[in-house]
Amino acid sequence: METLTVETRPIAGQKPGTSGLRKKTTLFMSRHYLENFIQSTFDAIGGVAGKCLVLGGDGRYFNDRAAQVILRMAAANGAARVIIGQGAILSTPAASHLIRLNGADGGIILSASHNPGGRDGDFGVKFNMANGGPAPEAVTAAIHARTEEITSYRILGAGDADLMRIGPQMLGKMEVLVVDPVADYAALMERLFDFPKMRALFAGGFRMRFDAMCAVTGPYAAEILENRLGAAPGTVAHGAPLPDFGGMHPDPNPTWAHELMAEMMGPSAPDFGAASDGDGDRNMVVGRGIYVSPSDSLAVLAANAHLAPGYRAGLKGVARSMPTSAAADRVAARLGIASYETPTGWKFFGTLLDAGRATLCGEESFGTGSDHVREKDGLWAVLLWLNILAERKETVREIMEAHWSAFGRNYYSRHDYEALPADLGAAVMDDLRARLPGLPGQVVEGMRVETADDFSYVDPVDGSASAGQGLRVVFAGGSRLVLRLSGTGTEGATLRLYLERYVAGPEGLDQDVQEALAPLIRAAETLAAIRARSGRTGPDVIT
Ligand code: G16
Repeated sequence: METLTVETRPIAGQKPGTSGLRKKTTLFMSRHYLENFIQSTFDAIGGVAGKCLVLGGDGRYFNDRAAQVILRMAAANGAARVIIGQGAILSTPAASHLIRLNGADGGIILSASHNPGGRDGDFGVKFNMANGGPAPEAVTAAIHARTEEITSYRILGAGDADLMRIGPQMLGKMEVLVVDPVADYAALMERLFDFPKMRALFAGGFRMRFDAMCAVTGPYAAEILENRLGAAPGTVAHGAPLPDFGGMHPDPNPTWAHELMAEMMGPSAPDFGAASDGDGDRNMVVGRGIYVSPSDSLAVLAANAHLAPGYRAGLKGVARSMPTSAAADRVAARLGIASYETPTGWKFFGTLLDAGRATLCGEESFGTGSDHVREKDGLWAVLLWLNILAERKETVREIMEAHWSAFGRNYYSRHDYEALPADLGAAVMDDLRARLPGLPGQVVEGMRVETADDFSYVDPVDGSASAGQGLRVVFAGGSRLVLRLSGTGTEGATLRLYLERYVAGPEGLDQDVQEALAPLIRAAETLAAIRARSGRTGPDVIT
């Protein structure tokens, strides 16, 4: 088999965002686009000669073709071995686990996460490091720089590898090891959680609905929940991964997982509901008649993690992204452990996890995880909830209400304005940023501004600095609003407005969330005028 060196030219815009390079599928399929980015990635990490990589994706349209191209490029670049999920399928947390388990040098995950798939949808490529976590900013910047100067890429002149046949095969001089995408991940979950106790819960009639949204988690959830834990057949809905996710938008939030929400709020709701996203790293948790916000979920998991075998020794610390509510900080303070506030993006948790400073991490964007891998992990969060439910023998509502009366309640919501004209999104941010220095002391909608800044972060482990991570306006009493531009959208600009208000209790703990936040919603419009300037009547998505 011949190694071909193909001449190419830089393609503009290959700049990884919050989580890898995400673009329209058709752009990724265009001439040299994928190849340029993969060769740039290989070059930026010092080449892959002699290295071992993990490869897989969420099964969206172009996943299988892209995987074959990457295999041929890895072989041509001298990689020793690629471990790949059968059918080129791996959830993001399963890929992270495989990198760590096999001591691989890194991995490539094909996914645009919660973004819709299909030929007219989105595609994405993420590079993960040897610790199993997303490449840090220094590496993604180096990849981007390389895309701007690339002149050629290397690819093997070979046919397709047989990705359905489990076991080793050779592609040129490189070994391709096809593995069951679920087995190692499921074994890890069995080590972390009390499966006999959870089996007993289901045997006692506990009912659950898990919406896999036609994305990658289906096979994982069916194996673990139905086969190993004995949940009733059919517990996993939309369990077959489809290239276009069956037309669904695989984003587990109340807007896009509306089928699950309707069931959980209905008269014959099961005891517990959950959903996950395209690549299986996000989760949404719902009880009968009660939605659990991701920020609250992180706090409840932190307060109860010791009930699961894998966390019985206690937590070292808890980390959350800046826009995530401070509910988890209150738990950390009570437990006497450290809490950390990082910029948005799972990559910022990596150093804290590696250094043993944090055990649990979470984000308002439906991401929760722990030091068992270096990605957020949707099914893991659902299983930790199940383990807690099996131990406490209370309903989700009872657990939430007990949590709020113990810690107070951080009312929280995110309002998304999607696909705005890019210049409008930038102008809204620029104008508010310019006003920040003058805001402290001003009274907006009856609330006095205490501080206002553009969040910047210095990593306490490696000292790397990240500026411009979101505009914060904090009011007396701790209520706050945060505004930032999404780094994962592929169309125009998406503005995210995060709203938070703390109520200590015991009164006022059962208010409607949007009503509790109404003064902040008005203050945001007074300060940033998103509705007035965009002509929109309200946000596209409320979580
Ligand atoms: C990614 C990142 C998360 C981030 C989320 C939203 O999640 O891994 O850390 O919170 O995007 O980012 P943004 O607000 O910039 O759109 P995923 O599940 O899409 O990989």
